[in-house]
Amino acid sequence: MQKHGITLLAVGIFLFVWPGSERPAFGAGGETCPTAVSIPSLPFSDTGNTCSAFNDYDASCPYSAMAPDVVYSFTPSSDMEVNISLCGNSDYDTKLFVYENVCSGTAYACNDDTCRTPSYQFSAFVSNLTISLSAGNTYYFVVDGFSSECGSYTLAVTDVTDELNYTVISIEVPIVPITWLFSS
Ligand SMILES: [Ca+2]
Ligand SMILES: [Ca+2]
Repeated sequence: MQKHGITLLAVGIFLFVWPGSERPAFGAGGETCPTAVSIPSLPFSDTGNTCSAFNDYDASCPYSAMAPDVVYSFTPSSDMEVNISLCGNSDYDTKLFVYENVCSGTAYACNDDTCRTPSYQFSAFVSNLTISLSAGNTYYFVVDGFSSECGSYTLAVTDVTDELNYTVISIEVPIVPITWLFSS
């Protein structure tokens, strides 16, 4: 009887410890920078939910937070300007920041509040960044939240280099009456 008692106790400890020692599966985005979901090319889009992820990273812009986060990585082959947007249809108060090569220290860029979305009309608390990337560096895009907020996100990363480098020049052409051209 005592032997059975020890076995049941051992099983009980195993069931209690095991769930907390495993990282949960959440379907999109990587849990940390080493396991980041790689973005192969632009444009790129993905959807996911941060609520079952852990809080691995934070950047202050200006608020610090303890919200769970997921990570994507991108290594551009040429210098470029990119727009990283959660404005498509994220449904919570997001925060978005970028690390360059190492996921520690001060973030390369960070944004908390820029836009509303169809699923988050409360206020313009969803995040959007346009930044310069250098060829060969690896950038980590961290989808995070304000305070302890989490939820479903839509991520879109687009190359906007051409849009930013070309300015529209308008030229005013005077309208000359046809009759005047032929008069002598
Ligand atoms: Ca976080
Ligand atoms: Ca926000």
